Parts: sequence; structure tokens; C-alpha cells
Amino acid sequence: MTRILIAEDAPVSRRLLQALLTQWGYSVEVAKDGVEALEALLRPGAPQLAILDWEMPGLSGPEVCHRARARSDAEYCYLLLLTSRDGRTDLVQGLRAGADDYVTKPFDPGELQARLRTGERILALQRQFLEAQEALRLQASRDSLTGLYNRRVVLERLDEELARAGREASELSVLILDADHFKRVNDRYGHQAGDDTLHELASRLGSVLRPYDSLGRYGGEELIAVLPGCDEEGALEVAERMRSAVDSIPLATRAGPVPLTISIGSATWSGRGNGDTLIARADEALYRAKSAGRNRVEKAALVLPRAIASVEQAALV
Ligand code: GH3
Ligand code: MG
Ligand code: MG
Ligand code: MG
Repeated sequence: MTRILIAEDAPVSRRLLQALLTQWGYSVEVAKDGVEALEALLRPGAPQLAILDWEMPGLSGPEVCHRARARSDAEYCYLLLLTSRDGRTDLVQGLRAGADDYVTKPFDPGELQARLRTGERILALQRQFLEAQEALRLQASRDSLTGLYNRRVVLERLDEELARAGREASELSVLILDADHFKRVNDRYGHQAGDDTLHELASRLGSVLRPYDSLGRYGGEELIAVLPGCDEEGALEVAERMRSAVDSIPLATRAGPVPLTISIGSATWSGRGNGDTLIARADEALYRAKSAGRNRVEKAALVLPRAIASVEQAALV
């Protein structure tokens, strides 16, 4: 049921409008003056359709329009002014204040109903537009096979979190995950079942993470997790939970259950270096996890503070 706000200070007109609109199937909210009307329009979840009387105590209809429009963060509301004036300049003033349309009093019910339908059509178009925009935004940030963030977005998240960790002197860890012997999965079960495996892998890993962690597809069957506020010990715990979540139960695919293991390299930000160096350290740890037999977690080598590193280097010469 479409919700509509009526703002009208004259009780008789207000009741008449309320009765009509209820009969037409609207769910009606009522304001007795301009101040109440503005409050009702700015409340979260406010009606998106409103009929505003021109002359009201407190704030006039055009003033309500003007102030409601000044709030650009609010959802669009279709505003219809109700006026007994018919001088052209007044109407222009009302439209300039942000009204979408007007009806002159005494109004013809058929005309009012038709103008409200126009308003609803415009609101429906706007909803479609916002939905399409949201769908595009999702498409542009997600990997279509796994539903995870795509590489670009997860790397952006890493940069943002690194900047925040620098500002707030907080911890940050990164995990690089790679499916073990995935070529064999494709060879044995087929490429499509391989795709299913990656899709299931992504959803199982996602359920292990906290809401503010980001998981993305880094490459073919390689994923990356950005863990804000996570120190080395915490990152190793998360990685171990991921490893065991995959190892414990085979993944469901169109070719039946596929057993899979993953290897993980973990790196924790030391307060120095950028996203690339953090990923390179996690990658190096992943390489060691693979060489040590796969289905395991390895952490990156300790980064020595610059002063100690140069002392050690000096000792080597
Ligand atoms: P390792 O344990 O050393 O990682 O062995 P691996 O076989 O997994 O080797 P590698 O990581 O080098 O190879 C990854 C394979 O994953 C190669 C490629 O055919 C497959 N792959 C990459 N992306 C996809 C995908 O989107 N779908 C499917 N089905 N397979 C993919
Ligand atoms: Mg009035
Ligand atoms: Mg692999
Ligand atoms: Mg790989």
C-alpha cells in the first residue's frame, strides 16, 4: 500500500482528503501544520508521496518543500502543493521551492487522483533506477563465479585498511590462499565441477570470517583475505579455521562431493611497507606451505626493523 502524507491545517479539508485517499487505497499519515509536515518528511522511512497545503501555520507548503529538498541524503519524495491561489507567479514560486506539481482548491477529485498516479509512476521509475544502479555497483565489485570481491576491489580494501591501520596504529593481516592440486580437480571432475568447487570454497570460507574482513578472488584459484585489527596470532587462528573448514568436509558440486585442501600464507603488517610488500610476504609464506606438503598454514618471515637490519647487513660485510 502506498503511503502518503497529508499536511493541511483546516480540519474539514483534512478529513475530506483523508477519507478520499483512504478510499483510493492509500495508507494516510496526517500533519496539522508545516512544522509537523517537515518532521514527518525527514523522519527515516517517511512516506514518499505528500500533499501539502500552501497556507499553513508554522511553515508554508513551499517552505516545507524547500527545506525537505535541502536534505539531499533523504529518499526522493514526490511533493504536491494544494493551493487556492492561481496567480502564475505564486505557482512558479511553489515549483521553484521544490514542489513537483500542484492542484488548485477546490480540487476536482478525478484530477487529484490522476496527478497522484503521475507521482507514483515517477517514484516507481526512480526505484527502478536505484535498483539498476545498485545491481551495477555489485556487478562491478564482485567476481561472478565466486561472488567474492574481485581483485581490484579487494586490493582497494587492503589499501584503505592499511591507511587506517597507519592512522590508528592498529593491526592488520593478510592471508593468501591457494587450492591444492587444483589441476587434478579439473582433470578428474571436469572444469565445470571445478567451477562449482571454487564457488563452494568461497562460501565456506566466507562463513569463517568476521563481518569486517574482506575476502576476494586474487587470481584463478587463489584468494586473498584482508583482516583488519588482526595480529599475527589472530591471523594464524583464522587461517587454521579456514584450512580445517575446507579439509573437513568435501565440497558439493554437480559431479558429486569433491575433497579439497588449501594452503595459506599469512603476513601481518609491521608498520612499514605497502600492500604489495605485505602480499609478497604472504606469497612467500604460501610458497613454503606448498613445499612443506600443502594443506597447511605458514606465516611470513619476521620483518626486522630497519636499524637492526642494517646493523646485521653491516656485520655481514
Ligand atoms: P598447487 O597445489 O601447487 O597449487 O597445484 P595446482 O594444480 O593448484 O596448481 P596451480 O595453482 O598453479 O594451478 C591452478 C589451476 O587452477 C590451473 C587452472 O586450470 C585452474 N583454475 C584457475 N581458475 C579456474 C577457474 O575459474 N575454474 C576452474 N575450473 N579452474 C580454474
Ligand atoms: Mg491552509
Ligand atoms: Mg593451486
Ligand atoms: Mg594457483
